[in-house]
Amino acid sequence: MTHSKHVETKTIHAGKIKDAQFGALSTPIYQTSTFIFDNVQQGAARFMGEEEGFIYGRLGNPTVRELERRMAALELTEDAAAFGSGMGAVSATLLANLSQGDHIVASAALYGCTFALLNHKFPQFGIEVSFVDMTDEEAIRAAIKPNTKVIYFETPINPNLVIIDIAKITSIAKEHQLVSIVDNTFMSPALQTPAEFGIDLIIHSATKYLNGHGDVIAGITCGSKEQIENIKLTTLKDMGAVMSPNDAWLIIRGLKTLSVRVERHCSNAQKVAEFLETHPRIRCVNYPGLPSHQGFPLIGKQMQAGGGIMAFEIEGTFDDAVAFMNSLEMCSIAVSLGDAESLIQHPASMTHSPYEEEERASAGISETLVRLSVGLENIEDIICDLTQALEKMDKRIKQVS
Ligand code: 3LM
Repeated sequence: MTHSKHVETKTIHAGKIKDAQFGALSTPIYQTSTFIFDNVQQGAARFMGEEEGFIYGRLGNPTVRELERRMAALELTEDAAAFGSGMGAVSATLLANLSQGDHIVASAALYGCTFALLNHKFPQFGIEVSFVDMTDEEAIRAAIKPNTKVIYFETPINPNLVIIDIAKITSIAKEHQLVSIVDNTFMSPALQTPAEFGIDLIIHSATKYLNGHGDVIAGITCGSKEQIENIKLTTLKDMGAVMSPNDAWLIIRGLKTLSVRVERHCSNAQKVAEFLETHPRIRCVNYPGLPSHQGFPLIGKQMQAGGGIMAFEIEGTFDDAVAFMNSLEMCSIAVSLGDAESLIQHPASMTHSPYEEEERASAGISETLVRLSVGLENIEDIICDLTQALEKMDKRIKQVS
């Protein structure tokens, strides 16, 4: 049973380290900064990698290790590394694979801080980045240079929900010997396992669906034993964005309900998207579960369902979009996603504010685009809240005109 291929079983059992001392069902929290060696020789052997065992919290912790094993099992990779935030995972994973003079091909639309890191910080260290539309194979091929080392993208993309064909990207990456890296935060391994399509490294903001309860900031990278060892021994160890044992414990607990939560997120989001798609005050809805969506044909192939997040454009002005969001009574105006609560935010002024106006336009992020992370509330209550806020916005538009 521990080798079940079913994700519902794996989220609960796979990767668990049995508590040999007391048989605790729940994973013990090893709240310790350091580990005592039996003698000097043992300490030296551990530092040399000649003996298994823990040394110091920044180099590894048993509670964090269990989470890493669980995530590797879920993402179908050999190993995983845990970080203190999603951005800790993004930066450490990229830097472990790059040196001065290298070049990255990255998606033009990305989470705002990832874009800021690539567009603003990396060039200061001599790492060049080309931003391309990852749905355009020719554009990707044209962007690859002799010094390209990495290809980086998200699918679905934050915030416009465009779907990238993972298998197409990995085949280009293999042709050119590039390290392929995908951010799988929006889907989680309950819906999408990119390793099946040949991706080298899979990143998560564990802050989101993996934990699922809005009380942790954390990140994870999954990949081959060799890749993870390289990250752990370089950018994780020496830059130090490690996960705390308490946070690892919360995520392990959150993971156990990942499948059931994601199932409800998806069914609620599907109904919300269908409701919004026919609403006269909504210009368009980007939700992968709608047959009108660009990524819909990949459902059932690359991903199991449309997920819990959508972005939609208000049929109106920026002020109308603001009026709509401010009128919501149950949905919270907050960044982040994948929590029990429905969260709504305005990418242009919030998550994607690191983009300049022109960059936002080419990434498909308009002033009237709103992103909704559909929560686990009763679907009637979510739709009721959206309906009353859209009605208030409609009244306002009629008064102004
Ligand atoms: C957000 N996103 O609201 P942390 N990768 C993806 C993400 O969406 C995020 C990260 C990495 C949001 C956070 S904006 C200030 C709030 C696809 C985070 C980074 O470092 O754990 O926040 O993950 O879209």
